[in-house]
Amino acid sequence: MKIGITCYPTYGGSGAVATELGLELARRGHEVHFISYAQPFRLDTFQEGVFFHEVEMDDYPLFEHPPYSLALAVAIHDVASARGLDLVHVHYAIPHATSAWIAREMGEGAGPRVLTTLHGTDITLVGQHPSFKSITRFSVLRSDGISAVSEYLKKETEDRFGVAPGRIEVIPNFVDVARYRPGIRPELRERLAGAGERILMHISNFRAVKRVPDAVHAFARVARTMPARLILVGDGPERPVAVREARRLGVEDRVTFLGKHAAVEELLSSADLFLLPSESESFGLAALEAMACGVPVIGTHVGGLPEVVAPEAGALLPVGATEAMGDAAVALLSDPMRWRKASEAARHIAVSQFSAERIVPAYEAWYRSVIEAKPGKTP
Ligand code: GMT
Repeated sequence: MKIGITCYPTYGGSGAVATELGLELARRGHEVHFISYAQPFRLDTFQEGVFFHEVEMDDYPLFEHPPYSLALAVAIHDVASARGLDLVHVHYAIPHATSAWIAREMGEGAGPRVLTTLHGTDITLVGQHPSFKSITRFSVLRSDGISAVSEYLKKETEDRFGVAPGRIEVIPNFVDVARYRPGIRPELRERLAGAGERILMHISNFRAVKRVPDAVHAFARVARTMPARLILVGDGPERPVAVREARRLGVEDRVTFLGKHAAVEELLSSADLFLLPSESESFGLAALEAMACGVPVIGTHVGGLPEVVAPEAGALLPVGATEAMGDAAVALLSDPMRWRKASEAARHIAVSQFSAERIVPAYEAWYRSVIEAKPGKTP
């Protein structure tokens, strides 16, 4: 198949999944065209069958806010007609589903099929804002295929947007379990932490929804009990708040801010525990990547996280329950047998339920079913 993929190219789960999917599809013989305003952050090496098309934007002085959605629609339309795309798969509805819908309409019957994967805040937060809600609902419903990354997100979308049952396919996120695996670079541990220190890790884009200061709180509880280090990977608006919190709790010398990293598997496989204290999480890709590396997860019982982090692979606690998260972390880290079982369970879940080998064929089957359905007919 000839497949167009549009996603946010910056650090974030939806862009990561979209890029990994495109790379996997190309490995399986498909021709994949990424269309976005910048090269996706995980698309960093040449791979046969993969093309990147940068969306051209004119910065005419009249535009205080350049109309990216329109430029993207034109780019999708142009790539689709020049390369004969069978379909365009957009990740994160806003504004991608709308741009793809315009592109399909521009094709006047010959445009590509549009498939939209919903990732989370495109439905639960940004998609609920009055300035976006009606257009998001409209374009999602006009997609030829709709998928959601968890049962939770499917249900939220049906409830909030009145989508008929049966229209949304659930295709969970996946992980390359050969790349994300335990013990990738054992020597990295001693560079990241002092001798005997347990490594707790958090990776995110440091938005408020991730509650990074809660990771610092939970860590401070652990640090009172055993030698430990918190490694924070990523960057974003909440970073200064996390820095202040670490200082206030007297653990600033035990917290390392590593900044943004595109390849996180080596870091993850050096960790003992992954912290994800989010307020909302439709899936929790970072947790899955940690689990694939054999790292148990302590997180919050929200959204789609319970579909990923089973009790045997860590613990999920109420939002804001940082002392309880700290206690759960101490219980795991101070009992080697219990930690080992949780680590093995985490890896087992990643391999048996969320490997690329399992999930990518589900995307291919979805593509085929949408292509085989009559044009204009909603599946
Ligand atoms: O929806 C977002 O906040 C953005 C998005 C992203 O690009 O990181 O995150 C969502 O999509 C990820 C990939 O499917 C999921 O793993 C995250 O749980 C989800 N974030 C939220 O629901 C807050």
